[in-house]
Amino acid sequence: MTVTYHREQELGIITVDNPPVNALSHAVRQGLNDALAQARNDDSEAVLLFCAGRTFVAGADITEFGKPVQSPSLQQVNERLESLGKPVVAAIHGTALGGGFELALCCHYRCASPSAAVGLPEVNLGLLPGAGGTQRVPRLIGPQAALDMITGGQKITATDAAGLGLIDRVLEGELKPAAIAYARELIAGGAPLRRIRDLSVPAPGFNQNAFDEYRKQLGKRKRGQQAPQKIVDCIEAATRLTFDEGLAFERERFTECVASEQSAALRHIFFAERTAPKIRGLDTAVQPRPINRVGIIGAGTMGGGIAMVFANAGIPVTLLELNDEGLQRGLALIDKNYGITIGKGKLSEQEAAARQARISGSTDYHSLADADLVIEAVFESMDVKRQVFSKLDEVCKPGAILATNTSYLDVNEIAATTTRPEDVVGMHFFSPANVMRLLEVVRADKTADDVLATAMSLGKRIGKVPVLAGVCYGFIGNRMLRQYGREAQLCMIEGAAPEQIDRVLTSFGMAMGPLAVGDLAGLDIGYKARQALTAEQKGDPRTYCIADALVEQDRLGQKTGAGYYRYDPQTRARTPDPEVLEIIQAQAAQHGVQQRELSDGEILDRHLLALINEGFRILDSGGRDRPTGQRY
Ligand code: T1G
Repeated sequence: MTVTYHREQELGIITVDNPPVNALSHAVRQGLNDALAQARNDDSEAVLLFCAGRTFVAGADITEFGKPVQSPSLQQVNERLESLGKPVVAAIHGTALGGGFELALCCHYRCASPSAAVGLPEVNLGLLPGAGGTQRVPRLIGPQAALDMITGGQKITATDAAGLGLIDRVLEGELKPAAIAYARELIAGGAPLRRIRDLSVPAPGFNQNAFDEYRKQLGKRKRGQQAPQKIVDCIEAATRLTFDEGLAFERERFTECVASEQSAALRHIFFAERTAPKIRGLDTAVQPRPINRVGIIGAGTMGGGIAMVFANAGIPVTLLELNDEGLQRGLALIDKNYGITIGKGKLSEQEAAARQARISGSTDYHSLADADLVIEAVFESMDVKRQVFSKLDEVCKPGAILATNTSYLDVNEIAATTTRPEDVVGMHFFSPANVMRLLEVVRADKTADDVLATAMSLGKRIGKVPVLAGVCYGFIGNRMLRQYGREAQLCMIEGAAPEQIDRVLTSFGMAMGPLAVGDLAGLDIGYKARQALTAEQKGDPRTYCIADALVEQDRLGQKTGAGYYRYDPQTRARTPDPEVLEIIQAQAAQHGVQQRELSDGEILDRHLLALINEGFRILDSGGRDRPTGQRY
């Protein structure tokens, strides 16, 4: 039974039990409907809504979207809940999200454990709250706070939610008895049937201009996204329509979102990110190795970022550098990064200090003797990696996992340096490691299954999206990006200006265009890497001659104030540079390319298809067997 109803003296108790997150499937909605009918007809004086398992309802069942809605809809359940003739109290633990929080908003009172959180994250799925959230929340907290909460889609702690008035009581101790006591307190006090729908939106001074200004700012922050703008429309509607008109307005906009390509793509990504860490064909009995202490070798940008990732997840880290000067530089960079996060208000000084305290520095390999996992993030040279791994083989305890953060090098070759290749795996983070969510777990020929299982489960534990890759040049991300960058070069030499290419891709939704990214990273990085390659390895000269020409004119990108663009020395604002067009034209002439005008559509198709085609080549090569990154 996904929903049960029983009496405890004068109280009716509804319990939802639909693991893993009590999603509002049809069975749950039907069960709630039936339980409410029972509560309506019995002599209970109040009703409590609990959830079993690890969390209160975490939302509508996303797997049901795109299919015909089966009655009762969540709106119907919410209407029966809110119109019940006796108080209903939601008792929240875990995360009450989306439709789960909308369900709680239709209860007359809400209480929660201190560790609970609430939120309306639909915007992350290209949706908006479709069961009254955009109409009820502004009635409780006003339009500005509602706009921030719903277009941001972030979780709000129970304490903060209570401060806003979204929750009535935060209850210490075990939730169930405390919630029962709270319900009895309400009964004793003759608490009224408080229905949010009866409130009006407190909107002092938040007028049409305020909404228009919010739309403008949102358009910059969430460029091209439809759902955020529709959320603004719904909250604005709440300030001028009746509640039922507002519900209808919200329903219409919600239906448009569900049908949109953006939402279909985001819902696919939601499940893809949860499928990727599951290794197809791996015996489910394989247990990950315990990871309680981690060593990181290399205190540079990557090593420092990776150290922060583990410290942030509560795992003690030993950060090893060759010498004290390098170590101190690395620790100072970590300190600076935490300072930036504190400055943005995303972390308290206290929490930052606790995390930094988990990172200890060392210049002695023997300090890694008790590490359960060591990740090297040293210079991208096979000779250097070989030296590091043979040293690790010497000092690390049996069973320690030895991981390489290499971006391109052959993990099999690195593993062969050790007497324990079964303990060697690739764990490729993306810069900045403490921010980027992708983690490529590279399975070498001899990597043991439990090492893989450990890397995948640890990836989730540290807040990454682990994707399994095979050993090949560039694994997955960089290999696809290489083809994407190649297409930018070809479009340029054929006649498209850098600013046209970047505009097309950013209008599509990329955070930055490929050429602006090149300027950010530094054009000299690719230039140096190409110097180590033969002409055959470099491939078609049209795909790198412009970049080489820029570097040879000391135009390395942002760091020299000029690359594909010119950069303001103070603001680093970029502007198109006619000199670059001359360089491009000269290279086109030199390589016999007849320039022409390229349409935006051609540019977009060529870049996206380059990514898609390389993705399929990776699948064909056995690097993965599912677009989600699963490997054979
Ligand atoms: N529907 C279906 N399955 C879900 C689900 C959902 N809403 N949420 C999680 N799962 C599955 C997930 O695929 C995984 O499955 C398992 O549960 C554990 O998830 C009407 C329209 C709650 C914070 O957006 O944010 O309500 O891989 O690995 O890390 O207005 O799940 O085990 O087979 O993420 O502990 C709004 C989405 C929906 C919340 C838990 N709600 N979920 O994180 O576990 S739209 C959301 C989460 C909506 C209303 C609108 C997280 C979590 P499997 P997990 P976790």
